[in-house]
Amino acid sequence: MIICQLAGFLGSGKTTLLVRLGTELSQAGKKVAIIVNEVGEIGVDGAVIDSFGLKTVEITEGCICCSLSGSLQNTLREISSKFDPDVIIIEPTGIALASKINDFVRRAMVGEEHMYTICLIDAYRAIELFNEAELFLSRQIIGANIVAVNKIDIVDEATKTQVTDIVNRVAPGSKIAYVSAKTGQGLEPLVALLEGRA
Ligand SMILES: Nc1nc2c(ncn2[C@@H]2O[C@H](COP(=O)(O)OP(=O)(O)O)[C@@H](O)[C@H]2O)c(=O)[nH]1
Ligand SMILES: [Mg+2]
Repeated sequence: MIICQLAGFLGSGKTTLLVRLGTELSQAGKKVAIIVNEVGEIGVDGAVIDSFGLKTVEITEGCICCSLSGSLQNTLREISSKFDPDVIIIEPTGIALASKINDFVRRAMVGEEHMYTICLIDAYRAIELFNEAELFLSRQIIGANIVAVNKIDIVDEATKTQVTDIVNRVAPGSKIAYVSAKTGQGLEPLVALLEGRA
């Protein structure tokens, strides 16, 4: 079993990507479970996701990296024992610390072979967000297995280069994928990771 968290700011495209990846993996014959933690608002229609044959659990009353860490662990245990998925994808809130989530997952001891972090960056807003929350974003990037620069369908090459420079400055040698969760462009490296081919 592979567990993956999609880290990234609110609006970076986590839910959109989650549905895409979940659907692709499921079509490739993988059993996929999804844990979504949205505080306050639910960005995903559970019924829509369920229609793709994915198992979905939503945790909506708090943040899984803080007050709800126990709830995350119980959910992981329950999903792995009852559903026995090949892949579990976790969408934390945009303010969760990726490293904390990783620790909680490990401590839940559900026997994953790999725990991956995909850090999603909204290419359209990246430069602005970096000016506002550099430390937080830097931490997310440093802890990621792949940095996915999202929304490439709406930015030009110059912006892509600027975002790439930021990522390389923060964490030299990062693996970067340029994707559009909306159009499905560039997702192969992420699918490969979650299928255990990378
Ligand atoms: N143009 C474009 N819009 C996107 C893309 N991915 C997500 N969005 C839009 O960005 C907004 C936030 O997406 P969402 O998946 O809810 O982000 P989350 O808050 O990180 O879960 C929505 O309006 C999406 O339709 C993308 O690749 N390209
Ligand atoms: Mg979301």
